[in-house]
Amino acid sequence: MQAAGEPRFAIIGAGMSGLLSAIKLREAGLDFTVFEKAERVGGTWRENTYPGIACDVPSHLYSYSFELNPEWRYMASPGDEIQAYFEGVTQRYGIRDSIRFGEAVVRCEWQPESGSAGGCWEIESSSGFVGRFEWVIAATGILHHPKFPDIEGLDRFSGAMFHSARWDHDVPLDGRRIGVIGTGSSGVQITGALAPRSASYSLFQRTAQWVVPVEQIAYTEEQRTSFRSDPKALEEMHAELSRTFHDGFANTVLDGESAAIDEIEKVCREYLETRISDPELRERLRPDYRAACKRLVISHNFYDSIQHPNAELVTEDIQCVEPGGVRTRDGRLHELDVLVLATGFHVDRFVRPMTIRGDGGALLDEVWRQRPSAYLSVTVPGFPNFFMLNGPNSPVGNFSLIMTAEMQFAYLMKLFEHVQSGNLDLVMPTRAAAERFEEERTEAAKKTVWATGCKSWYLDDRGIPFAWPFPFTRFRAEMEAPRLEDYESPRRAA
Ligand code: N01
Repeated sequence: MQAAGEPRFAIIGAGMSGLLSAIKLREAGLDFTVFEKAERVGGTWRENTYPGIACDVPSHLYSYSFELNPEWRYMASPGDEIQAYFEGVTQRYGIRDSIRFGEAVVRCEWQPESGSAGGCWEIESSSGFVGRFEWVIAATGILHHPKFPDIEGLDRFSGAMFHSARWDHDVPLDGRRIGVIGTGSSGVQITGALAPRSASYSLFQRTAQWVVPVEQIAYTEEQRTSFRSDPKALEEMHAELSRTFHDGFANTVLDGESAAIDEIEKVCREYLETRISDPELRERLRPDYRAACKRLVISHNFYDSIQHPNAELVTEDIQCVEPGGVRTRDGRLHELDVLVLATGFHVDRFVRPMTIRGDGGALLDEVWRQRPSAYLSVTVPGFPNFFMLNGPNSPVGNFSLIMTAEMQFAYLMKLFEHVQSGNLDLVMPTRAAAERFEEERTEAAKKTVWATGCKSWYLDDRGIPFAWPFPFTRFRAEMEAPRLEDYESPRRAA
């Protein structure tokens, strides 16, 4: 039973970040409700079920730091194993009963002078539920809204057609003529799984990728037993992977000229030269921009699969889609039974399409009319006690998303404690602080490898990378010690 005046948290989304928030709030003995629009937890791992899906960062890093998992079967686990991990965690921490499944939040409206914190959020869900919460945690994901290509005739295709993140498992694949548009991480993983199963497989590539060869390693039962019996060793492995990733790769991308990127290019080039036997195909697979400018593609089987006798890499531009298949500009019709659109996501949506109305009635959609931004990627001026995990300007491609969410959540809790102890009235960054951060971030982003001349989902409407462009050490320092002077607070000012 909730005590009068006890702060209430609304968590939006039961994916990786939302579940993390629920677990941590439960541990802290705080009151919360999770709103999840689907019927299951898991977020991106629930929605992406395409053949070949796997995590391309090591599973022992892609785990909550407080819930390391000795049972991972692979170094880079398949999607269903990761989904099972999140289902298991939900069960173990007893949070399922606090999740309102099948309820999308449609409206969050700040009501000043109500609730126990000088104001609260009125939240409405798709079921008609209306409730009041002092705090909102938007854990709504980034790679969430599928992007469909603008190709003439797409709607006239007579076979089965779907986006990679909306896989139709009723459609038979074996022995069929399959076409896939897109060679990002999704298209590459799908190719590895499907090219050998199809009657013919056409991969439509607009831009060649840097492919980093990382062998898929299966852990033996003996290894898993040793992980089980030695939790300390598991912790050390997690820490070691984190150091390698955050002090190594994460810094590499901050400087477009870095010698470490030359090294990555060397490894990828050697792989291309030695793995692709046909010189003409090799040239078509050779990228002409800096490695890591687009998100690196990690694969142990892409080059083998694209050389499968059934497979063809199509690099002619697509002219249109017709009922029978895809026609390329050279006039050729690539006849298909199944067409998969592995064409990525709208990465600028974040909490949208919810209606979010902050202090004074400002609409977040209006505030973000040009592009989304957030102070330190977690809070927005004018939107009190409203937090985002993995929100705008988060380190989406350079740090571990789980560790990022854990650190952002810990930051949120520190600010919450400042409110509880009376140092702040509520949590709302000043406009000056948000603008200063955004200016500095933009300047740093222009020097990163993401800005060295390729087209990618890291770029905003101006062609400037939108992600966190500073080292991990700075992120950690910012998250560990909130600067209270960057937050509005009449009480503090008094
Ligand atoms: O999407 P993408 P994704 N005609 O945007 C092409 C994460 N992820 O789903 O490069 C022709 O990367 C487009 O071509 P181009 C990971 O962070 C992780 O593959 O723009 N082609 C590109 O090739 C990843 O980065 C895992 O020229 C068109 C592709 O579609 C992110 O998700 C697994 C086109 C889109 O690539 C997104 O990856 C999978 C058109 N009209 C994904 N429009 C893990 O393993 C678009 N394209 C954890």
